[in-house]
Amino acid sequence: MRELFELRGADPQLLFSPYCWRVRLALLHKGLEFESRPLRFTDKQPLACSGQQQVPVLRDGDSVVHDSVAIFRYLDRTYPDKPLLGAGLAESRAALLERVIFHAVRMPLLKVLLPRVFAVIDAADKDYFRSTREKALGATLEAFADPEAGAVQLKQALAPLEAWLAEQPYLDGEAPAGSDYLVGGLFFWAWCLGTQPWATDSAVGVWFQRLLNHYQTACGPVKRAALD
Ligand SMILES: N[C@@H](CCC(=O)N[C@@H](CS)C(=O)NCC(=O)O)C(=O)O
Repeated sequence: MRELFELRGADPQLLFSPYCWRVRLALLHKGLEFESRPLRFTDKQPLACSGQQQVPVLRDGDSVVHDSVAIFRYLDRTYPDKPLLGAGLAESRAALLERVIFHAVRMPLLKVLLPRVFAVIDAADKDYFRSTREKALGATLEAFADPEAGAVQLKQALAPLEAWLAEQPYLDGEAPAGSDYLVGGLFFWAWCLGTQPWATDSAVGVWFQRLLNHYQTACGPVKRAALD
């Protein structure tokens, strides 16, 4: 039995965590089926088996793995067909890409998405989310959120990807693989929250639509918040 513990909104079908999306895309890549276990932020008990408190957590038989990049590595070692990251230097380069993307793209997106996350989470999560995020950000949610500035910063951060994707359909070449899922998870985050703060006719916008079509063709429609 394979289970993916992932994040849900007030609507149990609204799955919006960027890191959980990475793992969904990776499991599709490997052709591995799983049972989804959607959790609220404050549903911590089911995560106890992983020894920490964040999703995604993958339970695969006797193995329990947390952290999206660690799950990619686990999947490549356990199911070597169709590599996500590859081995050796390829693996460390993917980890580098993840770090760069995390810092360059996540923060601008957070400025855009924070009010949307707060709007879709369950009432039981609101106080927890506000207090943990305000502590981490050093500002109130309202003071940190700035969708217009976030969209401008995002465009700048995406410039290298825009040039790269003008030359090939996916970040990893002719077909999607680990890099596409590491970056794409952040785009699914925005899309599920009902927005696309990038130019849909840009190379990046076309790439994301390709990745979304790839996922939806295999797995069916992705639940999206209707916030606008
Ligand atoms: N580095 C981790 C980050 C995971 C993470 O930040 N997960 C968030 C959801 S998007 C979480 O579970 N937060 C729980 C909490 O804030 O209590 C990964 O790549 O999986």
